[in-house]
Amino acid sequence: MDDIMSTPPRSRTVLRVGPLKDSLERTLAEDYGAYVLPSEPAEREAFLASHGAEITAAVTSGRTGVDAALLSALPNLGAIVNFGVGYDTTDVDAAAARGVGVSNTPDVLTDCVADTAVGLLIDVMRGFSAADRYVRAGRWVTDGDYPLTHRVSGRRVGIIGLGRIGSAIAKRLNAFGCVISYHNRHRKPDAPYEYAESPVELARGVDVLVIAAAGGSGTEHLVDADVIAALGPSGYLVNIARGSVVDQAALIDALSDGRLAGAGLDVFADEPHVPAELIAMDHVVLLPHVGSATVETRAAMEELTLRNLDEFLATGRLVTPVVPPGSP
Ligand code: 8YV
Repeated sequence: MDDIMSTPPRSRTVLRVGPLKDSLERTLAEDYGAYVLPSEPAEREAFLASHGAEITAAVTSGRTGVDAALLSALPNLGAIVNFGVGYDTTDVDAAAARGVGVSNTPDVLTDCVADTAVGLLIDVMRGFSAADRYVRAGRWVTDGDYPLTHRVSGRRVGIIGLGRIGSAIAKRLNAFGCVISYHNRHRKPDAPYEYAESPVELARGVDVLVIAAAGGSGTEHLVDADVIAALGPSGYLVNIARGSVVDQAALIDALSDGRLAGAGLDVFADEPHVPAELIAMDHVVLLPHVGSATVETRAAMEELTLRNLDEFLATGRLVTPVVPPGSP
């Protein structure tokens, strides 16, 4: 560690990996002279062969990430600076093994993502988006009143993943008089909510299941056909985390057969592709991964991304590390 703190990175070469917010892309190009990793395979290979060894910091997002193959083509990489709180597309274990630091943008997006979860929950249970379509199609005039929907206040809500975002969702729904329970990798001794040992146990006891767990191999299909069956035909699913946490095929089957009442989804298995079956359903609300997508929050994420980059380039440390640099 001492070594890293006293020795600034050998050079200051930054690589952008994947698309980022326009203003961030511009800043990286203009103020940091950052390279852009080509997406075309042959071009990428040629680029890495000639410039891979110059790169000390990579800036990416949860959409793209730095996998093990890219990592091995960047022998002098010291940090992966991730725009976004989720970093499941980056091989964090391979980075840690090499002493490559990884940072993300926690806290600054918590409120907007939690707002999105509550918005989706209300929308899918009250049918607002579907009712909006009903009005626009002129059906209020031709078909009469919109069918009754379901009450949100006071319902039992289970949260998978009681981290920063899960806790912010719980706090909001508490104000709606909802009864909150949760499942988490580890029980949270200070949390004032009932703990369920498994996702199935959680789903069995609630009206709505909200997914706020981190993505990645550890949570892949944590919500599977059994969990969906435990939620049951009057249950609702809300996912603002990662599409990989849910078995999407099992979800579509249950929604098609009336074995689940509805779903509010901001994330999907293969973004930006949303299965035609979901698009055709009126009892699902579909958002194009906009949980953190407000002007204010994205500006805060950009600022924190650049603070991490600056800190790394100046001191070899990161402001909000997931993996501190130099600690295999
Ligand atoms: C962003 C997100 O859309 O922070 C995350 O993990 O999913 C979102 O805030 C994403 O990181 C931008 O690519």
